Amino acid sequence: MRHQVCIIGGGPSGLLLALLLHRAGVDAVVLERRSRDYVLSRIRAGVLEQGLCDILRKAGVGARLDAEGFVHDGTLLVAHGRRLRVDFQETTGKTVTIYGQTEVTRDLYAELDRIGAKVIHEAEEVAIQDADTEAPYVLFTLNGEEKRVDCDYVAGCDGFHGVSRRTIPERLRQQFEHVYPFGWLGILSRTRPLQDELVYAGHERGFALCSMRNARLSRHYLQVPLTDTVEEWTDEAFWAELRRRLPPDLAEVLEIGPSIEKSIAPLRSFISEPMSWGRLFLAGDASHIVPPTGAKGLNLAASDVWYLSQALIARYAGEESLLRDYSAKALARVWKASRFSWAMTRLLHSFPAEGPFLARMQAAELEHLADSHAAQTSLAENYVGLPY
Ligand code: FAS
Ligand code: PHB
Repeated sequence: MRHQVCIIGGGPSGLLLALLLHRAGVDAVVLERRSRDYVLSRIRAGVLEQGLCDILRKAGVGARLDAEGFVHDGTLLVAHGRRLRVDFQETTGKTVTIYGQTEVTRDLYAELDRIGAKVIHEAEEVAIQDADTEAPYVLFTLNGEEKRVDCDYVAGCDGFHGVSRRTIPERLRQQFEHVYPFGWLGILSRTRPLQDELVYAGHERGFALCSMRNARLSRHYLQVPLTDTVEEWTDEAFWAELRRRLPPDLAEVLEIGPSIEKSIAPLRSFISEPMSWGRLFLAGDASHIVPPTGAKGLNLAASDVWYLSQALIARYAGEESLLRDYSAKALARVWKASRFSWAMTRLLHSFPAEGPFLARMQAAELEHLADSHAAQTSLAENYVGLPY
């Protein structure tokens, strides 16, 4: 089979890219390793920047987002005896929207189906060939049968564990990584969210985050040692620990209930440069990972996909410079969001191995945040999303 663009990966990056390209008349196929049910069973991000919301509306999949998403004007930080609400609207004039990544993915799949776009599930053994030539192609197997896609360009949207990044020769890749000495234990429960907005809590016992998906679906997280396993954490243990890490007035109004999903995710900062090689272009987690403290992972995938979609559309209209500049342009925003995610993680998590000095630095930074409108504006600008 032949398509103008072959997209590896049917997560938010690959699906959004496919839709934006189809909308512009560029023919793309998506090769996804897993079943659709499996992809839709993953519980991931929850906070959408305004930029991502705008792209989803442009792509014609913003209706449910606008009907069901929760628009948030700010967020609450509680740590080191301080309680500070950062007002996004007042400082930046922007907001964020709470709408689960699972729902974004569901909306994208539904629209791609509606327009008859080709999404191939359970595509195994994907191998990208001749990416550094003018005639790349992709091999894969489907139900045990070998298949081949001839294309003009390959988009690697297959996440951190995918094949695309590794297709770029190691000698040409520079990788930057910082692994955090803890993970996030996440729980999904049919309980009322703690507050109308998200609560980021720093505590000497560890970080906690109280988020949500809707008025009767909460998403909470606890910082846990990397040695912990989900099996060790009963629901009762989770709720008791979350209560310990919240201020008493919030702990007493926390509604608890049975978990419907529970998982532990390790935290890392990771960036692989460059994001392109020949006719292969990486987008999203295939090229970079951020700790979720800044709610940037999905939102960075969105800006990559926007830049790449516009570059490919321009290319088919005869303008090649955007494709040439893609990697540098995407990385510029990736590094700034990675810095913010790292800084938020350093500010709010406990690092016992680093002794009391860091804890004092964290307390001093929160004091400065509380005292400085400029500091709050800077945090808000990063949280709502830096300009594309
Ligand atoms: P994805 O990993 O979502 O999608 C890649 C797709 O490629 C997958 O469907 C995979 O099956 C497929 N694939 C992989 N290898 C393949 C191959 N060889 N061939 C074909 N297909 C292949 N971000 C936030 O902002 N907030 C959060 O709270 C948050 N929580 C997270 C929790 C976890 C456990 C994880 C892993 C990530 C979390 N993230 C969070 C980040 C997450 O939302 C990502 O940024 C987002 O999924 C990026 O989307 P994609 O780039 O499409 O990558
Ligand atoms: C979530 O709701 O899953 C969420 C929200 C904010 C974050 C991370 C995760 O920073």
